[in-house]
Parts: sequence; structure tokens; C-alpha cells
Amino acid sequence: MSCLSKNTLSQLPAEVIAPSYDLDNTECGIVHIGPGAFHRAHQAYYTELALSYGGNWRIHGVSMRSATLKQKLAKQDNLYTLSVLDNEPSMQIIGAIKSLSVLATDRQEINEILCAPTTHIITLTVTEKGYCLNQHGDLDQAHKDIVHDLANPETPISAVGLLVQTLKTRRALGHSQLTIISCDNVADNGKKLKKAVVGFARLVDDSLGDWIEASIAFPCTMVDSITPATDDAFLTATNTNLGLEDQWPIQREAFTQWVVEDTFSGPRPAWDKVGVTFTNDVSFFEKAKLRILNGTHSTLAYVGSLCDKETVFEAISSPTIRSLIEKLLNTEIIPSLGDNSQIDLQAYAQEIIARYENKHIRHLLSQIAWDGSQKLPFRILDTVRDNIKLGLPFKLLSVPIAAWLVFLCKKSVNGEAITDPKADEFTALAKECEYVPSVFAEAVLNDTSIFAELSDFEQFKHLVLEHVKTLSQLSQEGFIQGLEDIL
Ligand code: CS2
Repeated sequence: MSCLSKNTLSQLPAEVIAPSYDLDNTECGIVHIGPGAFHRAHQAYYTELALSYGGNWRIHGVSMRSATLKQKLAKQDNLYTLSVLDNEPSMQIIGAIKSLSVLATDRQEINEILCAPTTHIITLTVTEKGYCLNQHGDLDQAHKDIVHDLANPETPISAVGLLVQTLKTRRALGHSQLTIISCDNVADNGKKLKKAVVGFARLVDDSLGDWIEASIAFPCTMVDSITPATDDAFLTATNTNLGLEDQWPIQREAFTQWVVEDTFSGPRPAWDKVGVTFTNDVSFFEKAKLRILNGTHSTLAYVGSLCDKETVFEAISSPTIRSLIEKLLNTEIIPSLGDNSQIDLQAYAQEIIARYENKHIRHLLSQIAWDGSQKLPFRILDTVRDNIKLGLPFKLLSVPIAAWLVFLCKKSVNGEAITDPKADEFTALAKECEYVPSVFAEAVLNDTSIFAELSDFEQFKHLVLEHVKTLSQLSQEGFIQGLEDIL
């Protein structure tokens, strides 16, 4: 089988959409940090569509650590397939990513492109943990990567350190027009990133902090599209349909949404012509998406895994789990958001449940279960906080927290790997607690780096511990019964 590349585009089946712009003469205007599956299925897709309106808006991708993507896509001119798996499937070749580099080996090249006057936008998908924030949402100055970068400002390893180094050089060169866009599921992502970058800069040079604050735009965004990781079955099926070998195709559902705050410093691609929404206030969209989609996603991940379900589709197909999700949405999550005429929250939530029922994709719960210590504060704990303030219930919001704690304890006792920056701490703690779920749960609940002031809120802790007792039942039937009792 021939390899997907510029030279083989003419061999694609007629129904596969190929780049419509001149791949050889279109340059980069965007640098993206963290070109994982989500970026390639989402921002790169919108940019691909916008490129047909002209402009040098291709993307240079920077991987912070892994060289795998660069190696795999090198053989195919950085082209890859985006496969939309839904009732109406489709395939499109994305050419928006022009070049890729890896921080560990290509630092010089990365610095040049980040500081080039032709780079007008830097986007990021570095996941929650990539921002190095503490439990209050501020830059964690004790984070090992930040400590490293403050001591070695010329060879940063964190995204925040890399941005500050870039901005220092751009200031010296007089290249101020730049917009930096966080595309991660972090509440107030633009504001937090700005605060972290300005905070870091001030530790190095106060006037640099002032300059960044005055000249660089950090719009907030809401990003949404369910993008399961590429697995062997999907890879084989894609290559068969394509008739060409693509080493790293990407899959996603048909639904996709990108809402961006309209505060750019400098030009941007024709994103507004291809479905991106620009608005003065993203915060409500962002909050609603984080709580309604990501909050229930994490609930499905932990509760579903404890019931031996493998995928989102399997979990939402269980009547008990589905009623937990519906009740959680109706009685605790949607009320936490208050009234807002921008979105019909009931309809929005129903649409999200329908997206979970997409039988064409296998979205593994284990993928969503990663990094709970980083995700749950934004997805669940902020909602608990609002409900406490508003006098609303948080009994069901305590369920995903309890399920996460039982999940971590079970993984530890079975000697299975946990994917989380705090994985080592959790496994050691579980051992210390002799793998007794309620003892382990109480110890984690006292970790203020995750729970902040909620560690001292007895009513919340009590509810979580009650659920832990119920959910740590051994048998699957016992577990379902336990859930029903909670409901
Ligand atoms: C998921 C998200 O992996 C996860 O934690 O909840 O990646 C989710 O699929 C996206 O935010 C959907 O937009």
C-alpha cells in the first residue's frame, strides 16, 4: 500500500475531501503547543477550512516531549486523515499542519518560529496539568517544571516557561502583535494562562510582566468535540477505506464547537467563516460545557469503570447509570448554572446525552479517567462550591468523587497503573491505608492541593464517605443496587 503524501493525494477515493489550497505555497501563521488528537481533530480542522479563504495560516506544531507524532507524520508530509464517525461518516485529509518539532531536540527551530513576525497566534492544548496551576488557579511556583524554568530561563520545559521566553524575545524584537489561545478544558482558560504567564514573567523582570499585560491577548475559549484516541481497529479500517497508508489518522464525532472571546491582538484566519463563534463573553459557554459535558463524562468514567463498562456508549446504555446522569444534571448541575438566555440548558444537556449514545465510536472510559486530580476540581468541585453558596444540593455531585476514590483504591490493590500526576502518591497512600476504601478516601479528601477549602467542609466529606461505603461493594450487582439506593 502506498503512503499518504502530497504525491498520492490524487489516488484518494472521490468521497475523501483533500486540501483545497496550495500546500506548497502556504506558510505558517500559527504555532500550536501540544498537537495531540484533540488539536488535530478540532483547531487544525477549523484552520483547514479557513485556509480555503486564503492567508498564510498553516500551523507549526510543537510537541513538548514525545517525538512519535513528528516521526510518524514525516513520511506523509504531515498530512493525516480526520475520520468523522457518526450516522453520516466522512473522511477528510488535513493539511493545516505544515511542520512539527519536538522541544527536546529542536529548540532552536522552535524559538525561531515562535518569535517570527509572521507568527500571529499561538494555540495550546497541553491538558489541565500542563498549566502548572495550584488549587487556587494561580501559577504553582513550587511545581518542579516551574522551578526548573525559573532557574534555566533559556531552556524551559513547561509551556508557561516557553511562552515567557518567547515573549521576552518578541519584546526585544518589537514583535508585539500576538494572540495566545488556550484550548484546554480549564475554567477561564485564557484568564488563568495570562495570569500564569504574567506571574512567571514578573518573577524574572517586572517590566516584561507589564508589557505582556498591556500588549498580548489571551482570549478565553470553549472547545468541544468528542475525540477518542486512535486504536488499531480504527487505524486498519481507515487505511482500508483510504486505500493508502496513514500512520496516525484521527477520529471524532460529527459535533464540533469552538467559541472564542473576540479580543485578538493582531490578525487571524477566516475562522469566523467556517463555524467558529466569536463572542464578547465565553465564560457561560465554557462553564456550561465543563459542568454538563465534562462533569458527566468523568462521572461515567469512574462509575462506569466500577461497573465493568468499557466505553461511554456501554455506560450510558445502563438504565441505572443513565438515571444517575439525568438526575445529576437536572437537580444539581443545571441549577448550579443559574439562568442565562444564551443557552437552553435542558436542550443542551439532552443533546450531550444523545452524543454519548453514538454507537459508531468506541470512547474508552479509561481515557476519560486519566488525571482525575487535575480534572475533577474544574468539572465537579467548582459546581459543589457554587451549590454550597446557593443552598442547592450536592449529594449526587459527591458520587463521582466517591467513585473516583474507590476506583483509585481498586487500581492500587490490583497493582494496575494509574495515570495521574499524583499516581505515586495515591498508590503509596492506598498501601498505607491497607487498601481500605473509606480510610483511603478520607486521606485523599484531606489533600488540600485537590480539594482546597472543601477538605474542611464536613457535610461534603460525610456524603462522599457514605457513597464510598456504598460503592465499594464487591459484586457488580451490589454496585448497581448501591447506586439505586443512592438515587
Ligand atoms: C473528556 C474530554 O477525556 C476527557 O476527559 O471528557 O476530552 C471530552 O471528550 C472533550 O472535552 C469533549 O469536547
